[in-house]
Amino acid sequence: MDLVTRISESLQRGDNDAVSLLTAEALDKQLDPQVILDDGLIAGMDVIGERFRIHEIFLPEVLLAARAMYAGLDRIEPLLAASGAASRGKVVIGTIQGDLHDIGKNLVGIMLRGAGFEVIDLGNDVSPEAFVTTALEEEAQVIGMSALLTTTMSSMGQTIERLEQEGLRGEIHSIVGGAPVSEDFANQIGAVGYGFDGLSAVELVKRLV
Ligand code: B1M
Repeated sequence: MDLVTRISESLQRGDNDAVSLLTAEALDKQLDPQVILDDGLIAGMDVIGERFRIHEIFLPEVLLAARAMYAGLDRIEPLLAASGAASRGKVVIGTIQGDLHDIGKNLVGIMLRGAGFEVIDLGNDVSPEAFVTTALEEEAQVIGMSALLTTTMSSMGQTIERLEQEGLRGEIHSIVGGAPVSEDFANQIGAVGYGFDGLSAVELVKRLV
């Protein structure tokens, strides 16, 4: 079995030590960090998501898989984030109110930092008010919102409404992403852009700033 598949399978077993060691080994062997991320870590997490959906596994297993994901991410983060470029602009990011999923949002933050942007990460469960107030105080050009739950994704629209009320929609661009979010949804709520993954979020922010 190749290394990347072993990373995916170790993540699915929630074996964080194995994920950490195998990721280090893959990097030593000069495997592309993006391939380790997409075909190892994210692919493993997709399997976990599907097994959780069909009630084959339960929250404790998902939590262990998330811990293993971070063990791998810790290894590749320095490579994904390597840039050295001067700040190209400021982005406030966070997972929206009611939503505690933060792995995808953190990845997007790592990629943005790697592309030379200053990132202010508000964490998870971020209210529309906190997004807008922080962006104003920090003079950020972009607010990036992440959502993983269909039940709370409407909070993204509320952030954009708040920007509108404050007369800031032309000044601060809002971008959205996350598994249940689509281009259509982004258009519906009036977001300036939609990012499918970390790379597309970076391309989007580069175009906007
Ligand atoms: Co939960 N969870 N979870 N979960 N969880 C999902 C999202 C779910 C789809 C699982 C399923 O049923 N198949 C489901 C949501 C269903 C729905 O809304 N329709 C679900 C549920 C139901 C829940 C709970 C409600 C379960 C419960 O309590 N009964 C609960 C909710 C808690 C809460 O938030 N209030 C819950 C809890 C958890 C854990 C805490 C156990 C854990 C999160 C740990 C953590 O984040 N620290 C967890 C996990 C790990 C998942 C799955 C398995 C994996 C999510 C993940 O990290 N993926 C997930 C199933 C799945 O998505 N397949 C699931 C890897 C990550 C790299 O991908 O986050 O999609 P993702 O990010 C991608 C892109 O989406 C994009 O770029 C990233 C990199 O490619 N992207 C952006 C993300 N944000 C972006 C922003 C951008 C641009 C791109 O611009 C700003």
